[in-house]
Amino acid sequence: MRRASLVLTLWLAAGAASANPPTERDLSAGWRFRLAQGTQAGAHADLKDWLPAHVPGAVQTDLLALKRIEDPFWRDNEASLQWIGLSDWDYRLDFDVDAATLARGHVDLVFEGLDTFAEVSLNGKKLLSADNMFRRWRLPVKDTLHKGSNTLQVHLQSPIGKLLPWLMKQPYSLPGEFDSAFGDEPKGKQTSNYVRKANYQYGWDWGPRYVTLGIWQPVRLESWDTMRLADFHVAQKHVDADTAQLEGQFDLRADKGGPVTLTVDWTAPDGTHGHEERSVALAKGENHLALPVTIAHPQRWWPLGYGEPNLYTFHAEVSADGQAVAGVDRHTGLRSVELRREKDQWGRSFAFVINGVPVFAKGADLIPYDSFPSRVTPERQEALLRSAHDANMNMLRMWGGGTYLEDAFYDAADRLGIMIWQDFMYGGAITPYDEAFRQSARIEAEEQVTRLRNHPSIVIWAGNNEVQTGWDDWPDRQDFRKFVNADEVKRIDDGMRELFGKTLRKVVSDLSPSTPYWASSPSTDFDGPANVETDGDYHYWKVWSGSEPISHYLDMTPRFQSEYGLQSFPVMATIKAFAKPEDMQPESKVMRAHQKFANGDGNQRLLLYIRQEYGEPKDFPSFVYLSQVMQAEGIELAAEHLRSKRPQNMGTLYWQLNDVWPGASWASVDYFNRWKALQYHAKRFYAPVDVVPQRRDGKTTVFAVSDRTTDFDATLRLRVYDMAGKMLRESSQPVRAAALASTGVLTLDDAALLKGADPKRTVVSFDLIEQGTTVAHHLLYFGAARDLALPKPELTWNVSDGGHGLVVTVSAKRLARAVWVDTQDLDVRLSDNAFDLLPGESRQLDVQGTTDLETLRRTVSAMSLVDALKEGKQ
Ligand code: BMA
Repeated sequence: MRRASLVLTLWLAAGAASANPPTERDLSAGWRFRLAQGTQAGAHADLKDWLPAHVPGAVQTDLLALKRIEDPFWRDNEASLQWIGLSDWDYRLDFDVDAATLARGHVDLVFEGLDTFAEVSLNGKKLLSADNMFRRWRLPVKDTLHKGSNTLQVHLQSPIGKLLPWLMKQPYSLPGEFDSAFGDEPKGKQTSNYVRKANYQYGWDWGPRYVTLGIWQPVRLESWDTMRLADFHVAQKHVDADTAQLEGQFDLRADKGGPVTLTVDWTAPDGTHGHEERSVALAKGENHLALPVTIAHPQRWWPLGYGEPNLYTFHAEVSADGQAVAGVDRHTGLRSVELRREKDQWGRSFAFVINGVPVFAKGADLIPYDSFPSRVTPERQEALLRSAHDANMNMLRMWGGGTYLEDAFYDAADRLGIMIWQDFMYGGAITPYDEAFRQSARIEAEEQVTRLRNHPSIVIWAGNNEVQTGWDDWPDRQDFRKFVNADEVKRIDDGMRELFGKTLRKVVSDLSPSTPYWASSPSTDFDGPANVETDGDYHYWKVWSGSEPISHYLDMTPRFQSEYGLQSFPVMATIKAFAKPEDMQPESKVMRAHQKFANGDGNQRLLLYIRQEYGEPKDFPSFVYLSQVMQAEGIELAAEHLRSKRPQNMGTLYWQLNDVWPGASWASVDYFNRWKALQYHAKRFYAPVDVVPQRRDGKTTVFAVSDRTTDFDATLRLRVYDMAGKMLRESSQPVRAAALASTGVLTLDDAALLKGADPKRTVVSFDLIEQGTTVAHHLLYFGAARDLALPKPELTWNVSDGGHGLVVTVSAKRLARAVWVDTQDLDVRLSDNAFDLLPGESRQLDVQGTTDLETLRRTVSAMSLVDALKEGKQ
């Protein structure tokens, strides 16, 4: 949440004799911390003395840096580190202030973020009781500071320690998400509902329980004299191909009135520029001033696959008496966003229309990058977004149980053309209805929307994740409704309707009116029940959570599927980062500790799905590999089905892109940004053009799916192979692939495809060929992998210098299913992986990253499905 702070310069009010430029002094260095008196001090007496602290940071990461605790992610260390979040902590900074600072008109102490219950005092005077992790705090401190040494103290109270005694006395506890696995909160007594703090830190079904405390965002002193430019925003009133009608909106705080000139200078990506200015009379107090800007034929911002993610630079300035007194730069993209909801034969549409083009959303859900937010660097944020971009994802949904990310994340999304579906940070817990909670939520939303509204990547704000559907449908909430009296249930219900239906909606419509608001994911925006196939967005969990077979994905065609997922383990190199050799089995204590679904039972769910489709894993590494193959092929089936159903369906976001720690989860990219098989599949199944052979009940329909904005002509080539080597047949037919559409090309039954060949030994290859180039390729099998007679493929591989970099070439003599090229823990990525090879086929894989030919040659290996299964089981 580190914000790009405004570059403040001075304003010399007419009549004022002199003024100095505003200054910002970073107060992040020099902090110390200690265990607060009275909490756990007996067991941790060594932490009673002051120790060096990182700001921004958290107590847990500081204790790790000081080697006072073991790595929180190693083995099952999580259980023994819960005491940290149950303790209170003190932070202290001694800093000098000079006379010049004290002579300023204003000196503000700014905390960008405090985690979470924080008592702030300066020189012994209490200034603030903070209670919301997502808010920014600005405190006027001129009168509290003195010349020379000053002492700033922050006392952080354990959020559980503070709230639990209170909660235990209440007549009921609001239903939350995951109960503590460590007994620090009794079952059904979750305090996280009652505090604005990242929900996932209390433990989730993909991550550990680490309730952090700390000064998790930067701290600074801002000194200024008579005027402060609090914000500048480029509002997009209307944008189309011909014109962009914009408004530069200045938010100024002034001590006294007087004339000023506002200017906006803009530069387009091609270097074109323009200038607007306006003279205004400032009033004392708050000033919201607008300067209209019109740009002809704007170079618009486009999501990935539709054009360039063009960004303009806007320089805003305030001047008085011809002298610049405040200025700021903003980079933003010009685009229109419409959430199109029109009645049609399937119900009501749910489609993002960007610059007038209906865009099929392809992507995944994003969870926090780390259990400890302050150790996420801008580089890590960008690297993960690049992984999404390289897999042809044009949208990520930032799920509501985490934190709002810092500007660097959204800057990178802007540059890469990745649309962000932005949830407000509510992860599924039922919210309290009291006015104080709602006011805190409103201010938080105003601050976050103001901070983020210049990012063209944000195309929707959504009130929460699964709060409405949970309240309506989940069994624990049903029980709760019976237990609590009807009036109270109504008050809770009204409170949520007020918060998500009105309060947050109003914040978005007031501060970012060109961005759509959506009450909850999934929902129909309070227009009837949530999570229905005919209207709104949809979360589908009968596969995985409900243990239904993967093929049931084909039964569902909602309007926009914003969640569905299958788990897997990360690659062995990542598992080795948290486990010892003796932990390497699905039911070991450590492997269960890193499997959060159903408190470790998720490993049996993985085995269920692996066995259904493939058979019995030979050993632990095979189990890991098979979990990834199962996940990749399962999600591919669903994603391609949804793409083939365009325009009835207009989006697939699978759960989930990334991980907070190394462990089993629904992620396609692991904690170390290593790609699982699914991410490689996504790169293919989210490609702009796809060929989708869909086999149901012995009949196969082939679709040509195209996100291109113009039609194109191609040839659909069909080749039938005996898995052991021979091509049995080939035929071709012309195809016109319609723009922004899924075109059904042909339907054939098994008999017509096989023409007597053995379905267990036959595979069909479909290729979409445009002017001699294959633009899409897909294989089709006649049954589950475990029922096929897969041959031993005799895989070979070698490493060579391809001139442009290293190349791994893999070849198969006979059909090879789910080839995985493993590079262990080398810091490299392959251009492709997790693919099938036809008999006699070779594939060349470019190697990105740092290694050398010899090292790679020694390290690389390849395997396929038959290598992972127990003999006689396939
Ligand atoms: C979803 C999410 C998450 C959860 C995931 C996997 O519905 O919204 O809360 O982690 O399912 O169970």
